[in-house]
Amino acid sequence: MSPPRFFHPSSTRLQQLMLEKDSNLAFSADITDKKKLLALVADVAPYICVLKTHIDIIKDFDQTFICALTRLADQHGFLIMEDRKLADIGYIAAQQCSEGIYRIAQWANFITVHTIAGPGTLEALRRVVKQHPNLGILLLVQMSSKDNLLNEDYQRASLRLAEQYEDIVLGFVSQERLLLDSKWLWFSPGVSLSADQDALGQSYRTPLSVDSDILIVGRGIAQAKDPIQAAKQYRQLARKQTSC
Ligand code: S5P
Repeated sequence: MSPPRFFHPSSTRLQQLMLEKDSNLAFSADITDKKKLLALVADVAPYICVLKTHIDIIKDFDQTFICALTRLADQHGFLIMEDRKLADIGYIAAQQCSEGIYRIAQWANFITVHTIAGPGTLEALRRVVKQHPNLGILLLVQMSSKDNLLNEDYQRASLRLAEQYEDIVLGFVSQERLLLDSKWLWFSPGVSLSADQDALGQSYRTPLSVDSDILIVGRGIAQAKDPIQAAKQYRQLARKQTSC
């Protein structure tokens, strides 16, 4: 079987975009008002290759939001990563991914998944991906939050699961590259130039101290005085240490 990074439409497209836009930056658009979110995304879109969403925090969500977002993605060239952090038994995770009001599988290029429930989650998502071949899975193997419970045994077991499901798992959300094999994509959140923590356990590192393919920045851009300038600066600093 071909390695995930090189055969899946979303990882192939991502690598193309990273080169074309000279960007390793993902913007985490954690904004609850759809108009404000779309306006900010339109501003920073030229500097990012991935937009990360938490679709369930948008208070005025409706289908027009998805249309507007995917239009922006096509216009500006970025992929959409829904940070849903699925963690339930397969039967439910599959429905959370493809049903309900969000129908994530129809528009997301990547979805984040916890491995806590074991292989059943991925078994079910394999069926969803068959129906939605643009969707790829990213496994949470490490977290940026202080005192999180993802210990080394858990991380190793998660990496083994990724190998078993390499037809759908494209990479990881992690604080570091845990495998040398270049077939995986590594995404790292917890990146800020202006803070080293928040009041609720988030911890940050600067872009220059993170070795990853994609650096994920949220409030560092969204809450900057000048988000466009901030996006430009994070893009510049993020691309210095990536191997892609
Ligand atoms: O370990 C993690 C994993 C994720 S996906 N730590 C994180 O902070 N995240 C997400 O990255 C989190 O859900 C949020 O959307 C984003 C970080 O936002 P920031 O404002 O702290 O940069």
